[in-house]
Amino acid sequence: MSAALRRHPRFISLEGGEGAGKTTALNAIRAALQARGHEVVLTREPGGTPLAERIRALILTPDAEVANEPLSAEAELLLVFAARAQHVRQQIEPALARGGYVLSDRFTDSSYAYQGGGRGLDPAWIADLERRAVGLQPGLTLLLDVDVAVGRARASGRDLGPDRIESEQDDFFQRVRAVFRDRATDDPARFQLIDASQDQAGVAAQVVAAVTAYLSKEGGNG
Ligand code: T5A
Repeated sequence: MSAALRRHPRFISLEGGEGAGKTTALNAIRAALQARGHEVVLTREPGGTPLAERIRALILTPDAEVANEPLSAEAELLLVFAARAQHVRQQIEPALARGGYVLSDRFTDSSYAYQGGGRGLDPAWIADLERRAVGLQPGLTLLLDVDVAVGRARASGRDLGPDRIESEQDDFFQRVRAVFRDRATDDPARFQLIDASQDQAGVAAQVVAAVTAYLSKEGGNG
């Protein structure tokens, strides 16, 4: 059975490595969309529904805190897609059907970057899961790109201890960044690359400009 992948114009994702600054950017985009009178559903991955948030906890809780049993790369991939399948059906598709915008903090590009680039799993397997279990892509993806060391320093400045993925080494995050950048280069119709090395106001201004340009192009919504 072949499965189709559909791009939805009111579905927007934010991607990037650790500490890229997605939180501020998401709030700026939400405000810009709401100022135009749009319903905006702000959500995140892994997670976004009660069940998917329980799967998120399995993915991000350090191994030693769960069962002292390392989560395999393959199980990690299937868990992120289990959470995503649930998220798409319970949260994203209904919101789009109501006519709202969906703004997601990460989506399938993170699986290509982290499980494909970081863990070394076959991107063809990820593409197959994307088609069969998800079937949906954002119309716009903003990639917040920043040097790995800068992003990790920002993320480690918070009070929380590192989660299971944040505990990986720099080379893992270099591979993650490389995959994100390659995907943006290969798909310029969907991706906008944002220089996330700037301060928070500078990043927010870039993302709002990118979304405004996208809305104008999509048919006068801007
Ligand atoms: N994952 C996810 C997978 O492996 N596969 C998948 O398919 C999916 C969907 C999610 C983890 O799951 C992985 C990727 C992740 O490792 P998470 O906690 O949601 O876990 O992790 P992140 O999304 O990376 O969240 P972070 O909080 O680390 O990054 P953000 O959201 O980009 O950063 P933010 O906005 O919280 O900022 C971090 C800190 O930096 C400061 C902020 O004040 C904050 O303290 N900051 C800046 N400082 C200076 N200049 C700027 N421009 C700044 N922007 C933010």
